[in-house]
Amino acid sequence: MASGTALIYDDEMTSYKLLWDDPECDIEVPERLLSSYEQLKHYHLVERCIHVPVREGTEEEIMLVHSSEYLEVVKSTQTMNEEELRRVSENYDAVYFHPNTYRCAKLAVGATLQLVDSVMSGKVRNGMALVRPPGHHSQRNAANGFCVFNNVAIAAQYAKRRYGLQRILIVDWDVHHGQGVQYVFEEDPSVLYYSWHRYEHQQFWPLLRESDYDAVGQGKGKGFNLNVPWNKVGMGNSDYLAAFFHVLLPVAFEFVPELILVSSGYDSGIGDPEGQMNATPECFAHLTHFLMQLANGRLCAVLEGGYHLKSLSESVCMTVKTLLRDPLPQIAGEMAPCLSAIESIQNVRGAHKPYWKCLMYEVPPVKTAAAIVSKADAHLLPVSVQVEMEMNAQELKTFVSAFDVELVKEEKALLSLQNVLAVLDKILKKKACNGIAESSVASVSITFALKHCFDFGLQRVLCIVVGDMDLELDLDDGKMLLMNICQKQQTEKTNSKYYISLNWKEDAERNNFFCAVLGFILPVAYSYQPDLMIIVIGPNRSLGVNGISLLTCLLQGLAESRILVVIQDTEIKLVQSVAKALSGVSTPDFGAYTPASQENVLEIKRLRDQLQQEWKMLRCSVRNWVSGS
Ligand code: Q9C
Ligand code: ZN
Repeated sequence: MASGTALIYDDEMTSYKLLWDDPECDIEVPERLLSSYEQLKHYHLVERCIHVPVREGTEEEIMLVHSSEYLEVVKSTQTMNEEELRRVSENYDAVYFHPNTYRCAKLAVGATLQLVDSVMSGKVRNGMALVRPPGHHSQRNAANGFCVFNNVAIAAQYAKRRYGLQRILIVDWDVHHGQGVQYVFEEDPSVLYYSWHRYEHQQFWPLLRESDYDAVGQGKGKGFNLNVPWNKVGMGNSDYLAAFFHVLLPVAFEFVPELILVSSGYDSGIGDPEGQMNATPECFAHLTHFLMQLANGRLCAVLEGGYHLKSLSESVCMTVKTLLRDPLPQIAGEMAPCLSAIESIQNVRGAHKPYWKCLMYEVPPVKTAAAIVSKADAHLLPVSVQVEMEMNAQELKTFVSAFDVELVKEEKALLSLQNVLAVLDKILKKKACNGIAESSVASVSITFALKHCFDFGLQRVLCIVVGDMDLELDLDDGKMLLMNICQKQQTEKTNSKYYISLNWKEDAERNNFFCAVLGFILPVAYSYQPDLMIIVIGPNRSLGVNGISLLTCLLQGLAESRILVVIQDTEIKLVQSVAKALSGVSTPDFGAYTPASQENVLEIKRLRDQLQQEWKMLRCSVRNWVSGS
């Protein structure tokens, strides 16, 4: 493994400055570089680093990110007088030009690329480039926020080209959102961009909607843009560390970068007039240290902002000291993130759950959700079961108004629907794994529940109805498979392969349960591969409490255990037993085995023979299908 730390600096980059009065830009001064370098010398850090000379970035390199038209505009400022410079500057947001700006901007790009080359060639393990002007706000066709060429974005494109890198991580700890970097890599999954920034609900510069946590990237780049917006000032060491622990680091270790570029702005440090944050210089040592554990230690830190000269230079020293592998300093302050920080972190994690396994595979906070008619019975359920309050009235109205069905005008039906939808919604949004809902009009609720499932994008819903119930359902497209365990003979729907009626005699409970469930229901269910199961318990059921509970247990291997049990009519013993089965606290007691009646065994066999062509898991004897029955 390579060793050594590169330091890239040239005082020529202090040769431009603001020539007129502009309170927006007057903090971006040459002293930023001078004082940082002085402080590095003071701590004898310069002499411990490997000095790498700067060079100019070439036009070709600049055009890895910027348009030739924009390059020409910047080039043209070299020979302008003050009046002309002011006019060009006004075309951009928070930018000033000086006759030396172009030269320095080219040196800033070149310094950054020199650093990338030093690290990628193995000449050094890591390093820092102290540059002006900064880069992360600048865009294909625009200077922005003191930035002229996007040093870090150019470096990432360059590293991809020159070294064939497939995964680069850009960590932007500057207090401003590097929207320029975000724009360049929005659709690019090979560059993961992470930025935290003062946001204050879009009230802070650059005032962009796309700086919020829900900007996750676009197209193929979805999941590769991580924004942590700070909605309050005063964020400190523990908030920054929390964002690293709970957002950046888990994702970064899953991403496995080959190179890390740090948009190393220190306006996120204590005392900075722009950031108004509280992180001490030691914090940057710790942030640097964590990043050094990735990408084989290949880390390039490139200066962006930082306007409090003392805070800036101390933080730069902390970064370089850490790159040189000195022991880490203690980090000050009570280690507890503030509420607003936690909120932001939770939001980013939520937004990125679909894209990262480290965020996805978290157990849902609730395993079983329940909505029951009598809240007084809640204490009878296992403690791990979360009792749902109804969907709020407004939500429900909005939902129901999407249908024009007479039935929902009845109060009773509406309440039932409320229970079912509240739990179903939790399951669909993966806030709960499974659930129970009591409903006085199960058949109506199920119609709506299924509609909700299909709107949500489910492909196959397995619906097992226990009892006699009239369901008005469209079965033709295979998006649902209905199995009805009933006493009444159903005749009309039998022409669809997606409707199966199991006629079950009164004493089904013990004798015939296993024969039907193992020999028929499970094989069909496994053949169908549902992505959600709904078990509906209606009137005239021929299955007892234990049978229903065991059926619930046995089906949990399908659809990632996503099961909704809808129970018509309050019967707390049944609710209790099913809740236990769903939450896994106990398995139902089934008593001694008694064999099924011959009549029922033959009925199941008949059904199996009839349907095994469609539902192949029913096959258990060679005779009936090999010969092409
Ligand atoms: N009243 C960097 O830190 N401030 N750029 C605008 C509006 C612009 C910051 C204030 C801050 C630019 C690299
Ligand atoms: Zn900044």
